[in-house]
Amino acid sequence: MSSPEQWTRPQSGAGSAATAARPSPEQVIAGLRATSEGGAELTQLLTPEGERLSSEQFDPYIADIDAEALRGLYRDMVIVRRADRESNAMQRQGQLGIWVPLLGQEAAQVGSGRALKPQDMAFPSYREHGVAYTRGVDFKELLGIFRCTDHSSWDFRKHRFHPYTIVIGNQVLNAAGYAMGQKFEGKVGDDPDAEATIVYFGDGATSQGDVHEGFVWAAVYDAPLVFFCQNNQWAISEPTERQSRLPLYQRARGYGFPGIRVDGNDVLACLAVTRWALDECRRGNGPVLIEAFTYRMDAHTTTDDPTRYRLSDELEAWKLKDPIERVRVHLSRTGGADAAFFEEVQAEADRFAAELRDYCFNMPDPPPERVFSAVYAEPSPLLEAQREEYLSYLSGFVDGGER
Ligand SMILES: Cc1ncc(C[n+]2csc(CCOP(=O)(O)OP(=O)(O)O)c2C)c(N)n1
Ligand SMILES: [Mg+2]
Repeated sequence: MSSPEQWTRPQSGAGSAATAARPSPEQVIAGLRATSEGGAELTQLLTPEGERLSSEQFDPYIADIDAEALRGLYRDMVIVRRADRESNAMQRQGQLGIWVPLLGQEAAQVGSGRALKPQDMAFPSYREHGVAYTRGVDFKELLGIFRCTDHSSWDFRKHRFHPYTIVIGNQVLNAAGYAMGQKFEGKVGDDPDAEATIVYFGDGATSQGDVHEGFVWAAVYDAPLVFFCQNNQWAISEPTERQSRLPLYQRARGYGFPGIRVDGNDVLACLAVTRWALDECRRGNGPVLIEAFTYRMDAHTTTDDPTRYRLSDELEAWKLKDPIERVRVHLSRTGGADAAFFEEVQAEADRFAAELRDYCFNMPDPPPERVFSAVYAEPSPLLEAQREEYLSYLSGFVDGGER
């Protein structure tokens, strides 16, 4: 693949910069293809066929991942996928207002989530159910968001996992500010308790001003921030080619920090690369951009119909790169797990899904005053007055505003 950088850099002294930088049609096509193919720069440690590739740079970051640990990562991914499928089905049955599927992105989320240390902070967008799981957030708490009864009810200080953000890219600014705070408070350095922050966003979000601003602020303040872009190749119906001529990870260079593209369907590579990036940040060498190259195997949300804008052969091709299947094949081939293990994990995932379903079907509606709670850390007289007014208004109805 020709590097798009060859034609984006103007040649000095050879005519006007604009003319020198103008690409040939072949180069434009190569540049566009580079945004939608893994490319030679893809860091991969486990191939879709389950073959383990060695890497001088990244193997040391997963030296502790023996067969038992790999079985753990497999288990995480199976449970998260099962919970995702159950939630999707519950939306179809009218139990959730909407669901945002993560199908296909399990490795990117479990690999990066498991790379975090307890003291690190994570800022999600709205698809990060797998990361939430690795941070110990009860999957049931995610359901409240999508049943529209609550908004991120977990204790984000305890889990070190912020509320979901629906406004595209906005969490990148929040994370940049948080990471700058970690830097100002001296939480970066050689100390084993040193901290870093990770922020999740999509390929489409990279076109948002907030993401650009987050890149700039984090860069100039050397903030310990890992930008984790899950390039699932679609922003609803817009392909990545509509976001960038360059592979997204290459954008980091313009801001002055490293960018790396990892196989987002490879849990080992995602774990190793994110551990490396977080280490860089904790030591004060951040920020780092990781582009996890993956694929959204389902609709954008349950309100979307992807058959209207993409061909099914694309999905079929990505099924062969399934993040869970390659770990299963690797474990089977190397004797790291037997049939009984896989059955046991499946049974556990089914139990997990059944509990989720039971909880969701019986979830009580929150009382109307719930909307006024957890708005501010301290009581607010204005909010208190609004609350009283609202409750008194509801009490004027025969059923007290229950329906
Ligand atoms: C500021 C803003 N603009 C538009 C939207 C509507 N919107 C919701 S999701 C989405 C696409 C995001 O795509 P991407 O960043 O690739 O993330 P993905 O959904 O693929 O994970 C858009 C445009 C929004 N939520 N916020
Ligand atoms: Mg996307």
